[in-house]
Amino acid sequence: MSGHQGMDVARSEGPDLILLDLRLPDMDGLEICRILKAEPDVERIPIIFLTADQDPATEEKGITLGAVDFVTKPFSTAVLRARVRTHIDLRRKTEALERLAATDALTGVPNRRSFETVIAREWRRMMREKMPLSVAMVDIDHFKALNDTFGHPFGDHVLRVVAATIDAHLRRPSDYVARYGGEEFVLVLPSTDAAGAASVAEGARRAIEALQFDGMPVDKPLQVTASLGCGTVVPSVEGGVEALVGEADQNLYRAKNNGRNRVEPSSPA
Ligand code: GH3
Ligand code: MG
Repeated sequence: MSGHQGMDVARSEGPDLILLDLRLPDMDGLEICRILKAEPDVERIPIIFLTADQDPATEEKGITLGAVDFVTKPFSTAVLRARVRTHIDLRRKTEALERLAATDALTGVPNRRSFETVIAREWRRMMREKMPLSVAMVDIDHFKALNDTFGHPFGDHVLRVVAATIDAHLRRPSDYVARYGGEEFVLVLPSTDAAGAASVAEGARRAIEALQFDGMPVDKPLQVTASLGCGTVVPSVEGGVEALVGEADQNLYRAKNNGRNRVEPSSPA
């Protein structure tokens, strides 16, 4: 396989690991490594160099470029197999840890840290595409009273159900929900204008309002509601994520003041 063919396969197949010869008919292996490590879709695939070259400087260069290992020819198949297995295993564990670090332990939806990454990425993407980016802040109403009346474990249960309800309500693949803090969630809605965001938010509000919590020590059905505030902007270099989240926060505040269990849309700029 030539270097160019190999890179195409890496991009289209997304293999678990790449064995890369230092010398290929058309290209230098180090150059291929440098190119692949600069591409977000393939940079995480571990690369092991195979080489007849015993030069420590070459090895150093390869490792610096992001290769995980260097195997010198001639090599034993058993040793190569073992190293491949080790690096695939390491990669799986790293990915599992990364998933864990981005997930809120209580509700299972993405956490605040993940939100910061996603909103920064969508900001850049919408700036390139000159499309509106919307966010909606969701805050459960009178949650403190609910905790105080029915206990913290029940409060936790409500948080899990509300998170799953919002998540199930999202339709587009790029729509996203994260737990922003205590009883607050945030929606990220790329390529969505103010009217679209208000409609998604209204749907989420209704879905939360319609929830039924059974088996609780209450004499009447318990209703959980939430207030939502939206923010929308066509991202530019001047503006920032903080202002967008700030707008949603202010609108959430208005939703609380205007009676709760309601959506306050983003006002057109
Ligand atoms: P408002 O309608 O104005 O939003 O009133 P609220 O009571 O919902 O808001 P407030 O900010 O006064 O209280 C939020 C409560 O959420 C206080 C805190 O104890 C509770 N809380 C935060 N994180 C968790 C959690 O992980 N589990 C549980 N059970 N409660 C939490
Ligand atoms: Mg609240």
